[in-house]
Amino acid sequence: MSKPDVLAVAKLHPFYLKALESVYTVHDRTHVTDPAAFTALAPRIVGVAGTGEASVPGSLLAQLPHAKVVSVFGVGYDGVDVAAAIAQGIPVTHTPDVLTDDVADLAMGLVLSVGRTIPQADQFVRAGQWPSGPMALGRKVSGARLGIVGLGRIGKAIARRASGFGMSIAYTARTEKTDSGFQFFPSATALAAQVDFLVVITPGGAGTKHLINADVLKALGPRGFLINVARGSVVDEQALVDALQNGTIAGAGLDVFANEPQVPEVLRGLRNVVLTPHMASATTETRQAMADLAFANMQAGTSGTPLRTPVPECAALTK
Ligand code: NAP
Ligand code: 8YV
Repeated sequence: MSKPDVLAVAKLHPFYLKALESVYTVHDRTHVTDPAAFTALAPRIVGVAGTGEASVPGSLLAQLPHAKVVSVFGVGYDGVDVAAAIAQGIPVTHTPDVLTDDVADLAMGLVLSVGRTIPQADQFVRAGQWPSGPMALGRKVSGARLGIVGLGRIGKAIARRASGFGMSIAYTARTEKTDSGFQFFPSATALAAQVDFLVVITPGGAGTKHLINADVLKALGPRGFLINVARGSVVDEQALVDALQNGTIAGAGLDVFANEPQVPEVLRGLRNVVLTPHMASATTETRQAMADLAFANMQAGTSGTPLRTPVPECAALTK
């Protein structure tokens, strides 16, 4: 008997792909590579597999009359047109919680990297510069003031780790979390003005586009550092480059970019940045857990059993 067909809308992680291939025939981005073949295939597609960065527009979903689920390998799903999916009765799922620790770990790694100039120090030693003089002094992290933009699952995990470093913690979010014990600021600008390290960990999409703009960076100031582990779209990248070049802020640690995997040459050439390739959840353990959960959601969706982790907007759709 032939296996049911699913469409992969992005290059899938091997763990997720392998699990899917045990049950389904996976069509890798056929809608992009072979539109004619896709026209014939589309009515057979029962599920859509994506990543946190993948694009699933309503125009694609409209061509899939028998799709029963969109299963995203990632917690962020800003590339999915959720309203169109709901209108078509297709629930969207994601992989929250299982990656929270890793993303919080990398956020703290970037805080330490930019504050203590760890990558620059590594280069300094490798280049044989140590004998000819000491490096410039770094910025003390323990006891510094941390601002978190987005106090959700990952934001709270960052706060727990930062507490261990004796940092004072403040945050902004759409709503105040009175039980958090942390100081709330109603805007990113107000928060930035009061902290040394500003960590961004909101969802992407229209609601947060360029939330971190020139005004926020000015408020962060010449001794302040920006860390972005959210989405590239949340930061106005040109304003950030300007701020880094002009000394408006001290430096930045960036895991995500506006046009991934392209990173502007000007950003790559700056000394006061630490850059990582969207790898905050990229450990063997976590990628396996994400694959297991994304696969379980795909199986549940295509077999009509309860979904493990629908996105909040689709919770009612799956009752
Ligand atoms: P979450 O639990 O839903 O938390 C999101 C937080 O962002 C919430 O506190 C929310 O505020 C806040 N927020 C939303 N819109 C906002 C706005 N306009 N202004 C200020 N705050 C806003 O999500 P999570 O699990 O922590 O994940 C957060 C995001 O991290 C994901 O959506 C994804 O984009 C990113 N991420 C990146 C990586 C990576 O590899 N770099 C990995 C995983 C996740 P309220 O609480 O008031 O609603
Ligand atoms: C992943 C992410 O790198 O969960 C997210 O939202 O951005 C990351 O965990 C991504 O989804 C896998 O491509």
